[in-house]
Amino acid sequence: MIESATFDKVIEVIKNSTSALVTAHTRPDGDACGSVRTMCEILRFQGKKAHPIFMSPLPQWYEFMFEEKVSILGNDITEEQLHGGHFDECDLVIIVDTNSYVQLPVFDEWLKTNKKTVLVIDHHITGDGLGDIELIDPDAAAAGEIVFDLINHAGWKITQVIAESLFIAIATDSGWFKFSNADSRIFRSAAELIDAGASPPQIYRKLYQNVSPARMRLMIRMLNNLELIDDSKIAVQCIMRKDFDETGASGPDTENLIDECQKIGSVEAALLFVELADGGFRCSLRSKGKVDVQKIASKHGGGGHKMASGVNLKGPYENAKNLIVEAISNQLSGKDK
Ligand SMILES: [Mn+2]
Repeated sequence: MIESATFDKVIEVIKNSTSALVTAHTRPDGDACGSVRTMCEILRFQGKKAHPIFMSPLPQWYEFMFEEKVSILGNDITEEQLHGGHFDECDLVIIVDTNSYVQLPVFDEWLKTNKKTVLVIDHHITGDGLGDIELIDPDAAAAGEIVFDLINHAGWKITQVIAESLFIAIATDSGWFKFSNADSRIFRSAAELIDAGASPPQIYRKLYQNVSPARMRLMIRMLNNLELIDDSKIAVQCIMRKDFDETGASGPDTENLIDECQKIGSVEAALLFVELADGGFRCSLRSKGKVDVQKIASKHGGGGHKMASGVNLKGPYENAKNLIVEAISNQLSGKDK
């Protein structure tokens, strides 16, 4: 529970600001996007400037949430550009859904060197204490829940955009109300947001029933190539250049495709090899917990974390595949602990 006085302080800080930079953790999810969008809406509604900025691109299905093209650090703006222009003019930095430097690559350096007021809104237990003022509630199912509490505390208007953005934040962070964090509080919030204009079927359609025929054809190809190895514990998939050419799909269409084969019960680790223009392969690795894929990726110059990593490998395909499959096999059999 966040104390009423803390909410009051945050409301005061927002009231006294004129221009804010609003951001969230790298590889933004629905909670990050929904909470950033909502904070921008709150600020703009009060006549203030709000600049959303992300550390890495939004998944395509969240792009509709922003009317403007949002700035991606490293893509649209460099670290040097952060130190000038409208980003540097802001007097408030709002960080949502994280409180950790490692989740804010490149941005963390800028954050450390300036003296702007920083407001953190987060629901994770661990954090680096980035904020001068922080709204932290580990019992909240999503950062969006805390933003919603703030709005209710302040008595701010819940616009259509806010209702939809916060619904996306809480729905996605709770796996559409089926994870263990889907408590009665989140259902109450959902009900209030629906009353304020959020439409679950419309949101669901925009998020999950909106892929292009090309992406679907690419997924069919990928699933057709599925190989199950080691008693179906390792799932191996590949997408070649010709698959892109013949389906009309492009690089971003591979987003999240690796998750499909993890629906197979026996699968402990999943691999997706995507052929690159130079004949090499981008290999994405996923684990359900028994395999440390980060260890394998980092050995070949890649990175990530224990459950999700990526690495670039040289071709030909059979060599790249055998290298990674053997490493996973060794972990599963206990040869490599
Ligand atoms: Mn979250």
